[in-house]
Amino acid sequence: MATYIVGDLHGQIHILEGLLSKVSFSPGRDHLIAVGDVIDRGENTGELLRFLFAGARDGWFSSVKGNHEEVLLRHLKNPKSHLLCVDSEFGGKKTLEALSRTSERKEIINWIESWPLFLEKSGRIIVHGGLPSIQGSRMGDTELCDKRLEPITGYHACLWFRPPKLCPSYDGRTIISGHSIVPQAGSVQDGIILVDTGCYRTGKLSAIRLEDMLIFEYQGIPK
Ligand SMILES: [Mn+2]
Repeated sequence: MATYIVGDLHGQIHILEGLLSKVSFSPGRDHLIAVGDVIDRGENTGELLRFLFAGARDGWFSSVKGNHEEVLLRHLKNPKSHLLCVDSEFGGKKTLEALSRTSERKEIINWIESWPLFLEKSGRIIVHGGLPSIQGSRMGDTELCDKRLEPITGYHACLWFRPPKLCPSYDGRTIISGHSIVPQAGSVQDGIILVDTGCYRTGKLSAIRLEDMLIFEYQGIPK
């Protein structure tokens, strides 16, 4: 049994399939965890969501929320607000269109809503952006994820943090995050590993295997 933590997917189902095939991923044996930002930007978000929704039902897939999922959910609740969702660079229009075409629209939206802000797995913490901290006292703390909101947008800060705001967990556990594109997945500072190699524009998707912390890469062509 192996657990793979995969970087931001942004609709790139064919690149994910390439990676899963490369690591001989077995749905009956292995588990896949996404660091969020599964949706938007790519051409195949709908197909990817249906594939992963089936994977969640079959027990081999889970994900934490990314900032793109948060914006989508807020926009769906109030389509006149959170217009960042339909911004051309943010890329949410494709997700909205894909959702409108799928018969499982409601089930998939409810499922995305259920994704947690962070996951704790094998002594590591998986969060899309980074763990919040209290200035001058407590460093990164999962308990603050739900409480720390961006002052203007009201979005969860832990889904938007980027370096240099990233800090290690106060309890010494390693954090695995996406959101900030790095040329090579791996440790950026003590206790922080970044896995997003920007596959929606670079074609390179990376994953880390929790059991031995080995990094795997697959190079595809983004669509
Ligand atoms: Mn992101």
